[in-house]
Amino acid sequence: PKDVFGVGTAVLSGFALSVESELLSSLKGIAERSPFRNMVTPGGFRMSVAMTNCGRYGWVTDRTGYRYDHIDPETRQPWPDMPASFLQLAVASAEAAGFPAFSPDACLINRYEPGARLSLHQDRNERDFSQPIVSVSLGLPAMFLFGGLERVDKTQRIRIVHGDVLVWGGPARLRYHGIAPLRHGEHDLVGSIRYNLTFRNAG
Ligand code: MD3
Ligand code: FE
Repeated sequence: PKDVFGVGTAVLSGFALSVESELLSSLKGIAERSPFRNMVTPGGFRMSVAMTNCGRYGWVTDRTGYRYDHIDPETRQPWPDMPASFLQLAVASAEAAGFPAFSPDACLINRYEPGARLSLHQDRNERDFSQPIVSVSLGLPAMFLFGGLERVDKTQRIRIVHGDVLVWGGPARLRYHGIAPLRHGEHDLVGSIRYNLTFRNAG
């Protein structure tokens, strides 16, 4: 894999393509049980990205802060199980990128409609920063912003497309990152949407 962003990062182009239909049908089942919702940040802003989760832990935000929770606050039920197709892809991706011991227990599913964005942030709600993060993109392409360890550091940008898998670990784990506002478009299989599956070890 090419580490176009430097040490600890890998872009696996098209790595998810062979399982795209399994991923999308599993995703549909998850969203039927724990629907997508636009959560509120501690600062009181409603996020433009809609989210749900599967796996033992789910990432949530509300006025009290960010956290991982075993329970979906909307349904008051545990999050749907992580489908085998999700788990297999995440573990194989991490291994291909040089992280043979990845055991994800959380999968955040982000849904972007045109205009939705994720401003520059760090992922620091997890306990074990030695475990990588695996991200799978489906649907419309996105411009990924990748900064440094400080918010003010210069950002690089790359376009990620349907089927791409990105792996972040080691010294890249705490780098700032975000997604530029999604451009309008139509994807043959997914429509006018981008999904991102983000696998983490949270517990
Ligand atoms: C780089 N999601 O949910 S995934 C997020 O496409 C998030 O929905 C974006 O950032 C999305 O927190 C990007 C790629 C990603 C995730 C975590 C990282 C890149 C990362 C942690 C460190 C460095
Ligand atoms: Fe993030």
